[in-house]
Formats: sequence, C-alpha cells, structure tokens
Amino acid sequence: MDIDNGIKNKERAVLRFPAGFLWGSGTSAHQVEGCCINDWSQWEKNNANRLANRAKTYWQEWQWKKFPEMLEPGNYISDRACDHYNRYEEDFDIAKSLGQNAHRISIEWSRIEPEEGKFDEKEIGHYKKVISALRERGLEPFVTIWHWPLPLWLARQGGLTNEKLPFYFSRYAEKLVSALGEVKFWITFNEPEIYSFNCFLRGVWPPQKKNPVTYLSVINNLIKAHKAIYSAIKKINPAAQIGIAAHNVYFEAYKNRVINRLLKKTIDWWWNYHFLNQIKDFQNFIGLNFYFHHRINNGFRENENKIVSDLGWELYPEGIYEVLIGLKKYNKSIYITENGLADHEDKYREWFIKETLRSLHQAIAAGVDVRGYLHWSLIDFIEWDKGFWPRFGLVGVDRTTLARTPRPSALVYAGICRNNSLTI
Ligand code: IFM
Repeated sequence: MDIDNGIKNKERAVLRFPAGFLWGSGTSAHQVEGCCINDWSQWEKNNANRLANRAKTYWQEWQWKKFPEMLEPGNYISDRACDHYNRYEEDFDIAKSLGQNAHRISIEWSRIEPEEGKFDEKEIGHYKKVISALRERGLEPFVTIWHWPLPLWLARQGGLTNEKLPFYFSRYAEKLVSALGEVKFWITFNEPEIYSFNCFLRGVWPPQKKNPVTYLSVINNLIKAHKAIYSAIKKINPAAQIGIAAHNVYFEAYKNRVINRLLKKTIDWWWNYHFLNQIKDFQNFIGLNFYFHHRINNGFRENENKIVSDLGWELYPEGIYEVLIGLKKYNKSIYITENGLADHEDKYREWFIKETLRSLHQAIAAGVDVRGYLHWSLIDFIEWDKGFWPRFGLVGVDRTTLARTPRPSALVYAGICRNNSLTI
C-alpha cells in the first residue's frame, strides 16, 4: 500500500496518506437545509416544549448554564436551519477553500416524493444543481439516500414498519440514480442501527414506539430495503459504489473480566456486525461513522470520560483503530463517513482530528483499506432532539445572521487535506 509509516526524528513525524485519499466533510439535509416538511419537522413542533422543559434535569448544570438556549422551545425546531438549501454554493466554496476534495450530503426524500408515487421534478432538478456545484469545485460527492426523516405519507402508513418499505425505498432510489447519474458513491442508509434503536428500543425519536419486537422487525425491514436499493441501483448504474454509513462503536471489556469479555463479544456481534453481515454481498464499500468508545461492565457503561465534548460524550479518538481492525474481515474499502464532536469553543477539535487521523493511519499501516475521511460536519446544524446548541461544524453558523465563520481547527484540517499528510 502506498503509504509510509512516518519520517521520524526527535521533533516530529509526517504521516502520509495513500495517493488519491479523499478528504472532506459532510452534512445531512434535514439538519442544514431548512424548510423540510417531514415526520421530524412535525415531531419537533409537537415536542419542542417538552424538550425545553426537561432540559434542566436532563442535561448537567454546566451544560444548561453554558447553552441556555436549550431551555427555549425554539432551539428544537429546525425551521430555516442553516438555509443550506439556498446557500449550498457558498458552503461548497468554503469546503473547497478549506482544501477539501470530497463532500457528503443527503437527499431529503420528502422533497423528491412529497406524495406517494408523485415525484417532484423541480426538486430533483435542485439536487442535480447541487451535485454539479460539488463537481465544479472538485468535491467528490457522497450521496446519502436516507438520513432519517420520512415523508409524511409514509410515516402515516407505519414508516419503517411498513412491509412495503423495500419497494418504496427502491422506487425512490431508482428515481435518484436515474437523475443523478454522475454520482459514484451512494450511501443507502445513515446509521440504521442507531435510528432503529432510538425510535423503537429507547422510544425517544419519532414515532417513539418502544417495543423490542418492532425494533427487530424494523432492522430486518431495513436490511431487506438496503438489498432492494442495491439491486435497483446496480441495474441502472453497474459502476455505482454502494454502502451504508455504519455507526460502529469501540466496545471494551472493563478490566478484561471474563463476564465483560462475553458481553462485549455479544454486543459487538449485534451492534457492530449484524447489519453488515446481512448485507455483505450487497455493498461495495463500508462507510464508518465513528464517535463512541464504551467500556462494558456487567452490562453497564463504565467510561473514564477524561475528556468530554459539549454533549458530555467521551472523546476517545484512538478507538477508531480498533473499530477499523474489526472491519478488516469484510475485505472492502472503507470511507470514514462521519467523525466529529460538539465543541462550541473549538477547544478539542484540532487535537481530536489529529489523534483520530494518527490512529486511522496506524490502521492503514496494519492493512485496513481506508480511502477517505469526511469530518462531521462542515457547518453547524440542528442535532435532532438536542436542537441547535451542540456545535459540530468546522465552520460556525451564527443563529441570527446565518453568517458562516471557519473555526481555527478548520484551517488546521485544511492543511492536512492539502498536504495529504499529518505532521505530529
Ligand atoms: O449529527 C449526527 C448525524 O446526523 C448522525 N450521526 C451522528 C451525528 C452526531 O450525533
């Protein structure tokens, strides 16, 4: 493989990445576009007061004091979001100016098919322009077909539990792929494990149906739907590269105790590998979204939390190495389709990116075929049921003026992208 292990002297090491490595960032439609009408936008309106009222007890004191906007219902309503729908050219200009050469977006299903079986050509035209805008700026598009919200007509018919889901998904995907032929990288689903878990096992996301049997059947339905989409896309464009964005976690057995090792193995199998195992002959690459490291102790999480993000999530960048080694068995190319942190003050982002990339480089040296890194995210956005206060952007977005301002870490990341190497 075309990398070296670092030119080392006492002061520094330069870690070079493979030639052609893709560097970029991403967003998802509902989180940034604005004016989406889907099951999430409806849920936001119905739940904004509840989420604002519970904030003082749900979040820790340091969090609600630092981000008092979480006490306001308006924080939870996507509304105009970042107006990316109208400002995508400005945003892609920024990505280009930051040395990036790839970019991940998602398509908002409810715009394309606002009524069952009726496709909106104007909106399809919009996404054609979006893809052209990426290409014109030398940004390789990664397009997610479904990053969670559902059109209202489908939500009313049971959404992810609907038996016809594979049919609905593949019909929508066919439409997209026929129209957006120049896209090479298609991500069918973003984090199907997280979504089904939060909606149907924890019951905290729409449609908030907490039922383990429904949870299992939704996962099965999504597996079937992924396969149906894969086959539909391949018929239209055999060269298309198709995968999911999987949310794999680095699980560790606390104190390496036997019981914890057994638990870790089981959880690993279910959470990290079940979906991927089921679709293994229906994918060309694996998209990895990496955020979490959990130490399992008797079924509970026992994290050290030495450094945490604004969301209180433990920052453990080196965990990406273990997760990547775990994915090696699939013999597929891997793209990091998400990795990032909520860090309003940009206190940890530079360190986090560098440490992640150092471990990622180690995984490449160990034979894992990683071909790209897309930081999450390009700009600040609405973080689902948390609202706008967690700031994930390399580029900050002012909530009042919507002005975009790159954070200092974005400039450091730009240097890495331009040089295709990391100096540590
Ligand atoms: O912002 C989300 C994204 O939509 C899906 N993956 C995790 C991110 C951070 O929670």
